[in-house]
Amino acid sequence: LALEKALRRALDQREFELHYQPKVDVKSGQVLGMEALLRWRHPERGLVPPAEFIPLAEEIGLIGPIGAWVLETACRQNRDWQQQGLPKLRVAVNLSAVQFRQQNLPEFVAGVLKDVGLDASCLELEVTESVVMHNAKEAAQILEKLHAQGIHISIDDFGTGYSSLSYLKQFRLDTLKIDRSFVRDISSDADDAAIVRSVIALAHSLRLGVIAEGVETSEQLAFLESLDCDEYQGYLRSKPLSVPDFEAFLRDAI
Ligand code: G
Ligand code: G
Ligand code: NA
Ligand code: MN
Repeated sequence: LALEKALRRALDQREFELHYQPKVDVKSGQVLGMEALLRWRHPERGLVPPAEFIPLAEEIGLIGPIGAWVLETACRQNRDWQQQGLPKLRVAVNLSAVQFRQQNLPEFVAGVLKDVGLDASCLELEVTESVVMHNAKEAAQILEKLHAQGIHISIDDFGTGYSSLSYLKQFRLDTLKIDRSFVRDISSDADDAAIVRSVIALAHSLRLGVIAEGVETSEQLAFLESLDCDEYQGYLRSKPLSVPDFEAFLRDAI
C-alpha cells in the first residue's frame, strides 16, 4: 500500500526518468537507434526497475498516464537530440498489454508525434507476442493503423511467449527482437544457436529485420554476424544510460 501511494505521487513529483540503450548495426557498428527504458528514482529506495512497478501501475490504472509520459518524453528527447545536430535516430518505446488496448492508441500516438514535431519514422513501438496474440483480430487493426503512419513495430522477447507463428503474416511488423535468454549461451549451446539461426532465417524470409538482445561478449557478436543478424543491443556496446551519459555516448559514437 505504501508503494501504491508512492507510485501515485511519482508522476507529480517528477520521479520517473528514461534511460536509453543503443541499437547497433552488427556489421558496421553504427548506432541506428535507442530503446527508452523507464526508471523510477524513488526518494528512499533509489533507482527502481520497471519490473518492480509496472505490474502495479497496470493493476491500479496508472499505466495510462505513465505510458503517455514515457511516449511524450522519449519523442521530445529524440526531437531535441535531432535539433542539437545529432544524427536522425529512431527511438523505441515499450508498450504493455493495457496500453496497447487503450482506446485510440493510434490516434493518441499520432497526436504526440504532431505535438512534439517528430517524424513517425523516428518512432518504434515494442510489443510482446502475448500482447498481440490476445485478440489477434483487434491487434492486427491497431498495428495496421500504427504502421500506416510510418511507425516501426517490433516484437519484443520473441520466442519466449506462447504464440502461433501464423500471426507473423497477419500483422504489420518490422522487426523481431530475439530474447536475450537465447543469446546468452549462443556460442556454447548448440540448441540456442539453432534457435537463433532459425529466427534470423524466419525473419529474413518474411522480409523482417532482426535484432539480438543481451549481447555481452565479442564472441556472441561474431557468432551473430556469422548468422547474418542485422542489429544488436547489449552491454557489449552499452548498458542503458541516463540522458547526459547517452548524449556523451552519442557524441563519441558519431
Ligand atoms: O530496463 P529493464 O531492462 O530493467 O527493463 C525490464 C522490462 O521493463 C523490459 O521488459 C521492458 O520492456 C520493460 N519496460 C521498460 N521500460 C518500459 C516502459 O516505459 N513501459 C513498459 N510498459 N515497459 C517498460
Ligand atoms: O524490453 P526488455 O525486457 O527486453 O528489456 C531489456 C532489458 O534487458 C532491460 O532490463 C535492460 O537493462 C536489459 N539488458 C540490456 N542489455 C543487456 C545485456 O547485455 N545483458 C543483460 N543481462 N541485460 C541486458
Ligand atoms: Na523492450
Ligand atoms: Mn526484450
